[in-house]
Amino acid sequence: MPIKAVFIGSYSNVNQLPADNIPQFAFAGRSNVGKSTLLNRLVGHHKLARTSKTPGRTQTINFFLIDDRYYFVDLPGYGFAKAPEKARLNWGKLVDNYVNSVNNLCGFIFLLDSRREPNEMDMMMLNWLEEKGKKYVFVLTKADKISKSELLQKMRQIEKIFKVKPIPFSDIAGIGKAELLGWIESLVKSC
Ligand SMILES: Nc1nc2c(ncn2[C@@H]2O[C@H](COP(=O)(O)OP(=O)(O)OP(=O)(O)O)[C@@H](O)[C@H]2O)c(=O)[nH]1
Ligand SMILES: [Mg+2]
Repeated sequence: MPIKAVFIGSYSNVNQLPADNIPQFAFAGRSNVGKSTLLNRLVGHHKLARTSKTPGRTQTINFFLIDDRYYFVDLPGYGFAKAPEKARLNWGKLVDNYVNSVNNLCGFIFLLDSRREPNEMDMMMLNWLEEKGKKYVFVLTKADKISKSELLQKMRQIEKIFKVKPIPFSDIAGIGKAELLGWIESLVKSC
């Protein structure tokens, strides 16, 4: 059954963010990794967050109210190679300001593409999350694009580097949704 999900707003300035105490879960990761697709799949609404084959689709911080209980926050992706330098700097500032200005950020859903090696920006992002002291979970996206054995190997690699077990996800094969919703539920109660 689809979960109730309502688009609240797109923000390019953290001063405009909703000022309430509703817990927030932020989706972070490289541009085109599948953040908006994952968010849509979790709530069972195909077209809630806009997705695209072209990297750099989501450029603002987008808030969705889920079941009147918590927000999903779709962040702009990082590492978009064609983005001008100014846009890249703005990305860092916007996301850093976001984390510093909200006190009800419950956790980060950190996405990595199953087919790619974590890069320097992923490592920077992880260090930054650690610094901020936020809870996070890793999701390996597009798991349908590699074989089962490659996926297992990838999961072991990620666990070795980041010391936590990732959740494999595929929009096509329909895996990962229940496990990730379980993680969210386990945190929302204590947030
Ligand atoms: N095969 C496959 N394709 C996927 C999956 N998840 C996302 N995609 C595709 O990957 C592309 C990018 O997905 P988005 O959800 O727009 O990615 P994003 O991370 O929100 O991208 P930005 O907003 O640009 O940062 C789209 O063409 C999706 O259809 C998946 O699990 N399997
Ligand atoms: Mg997006």
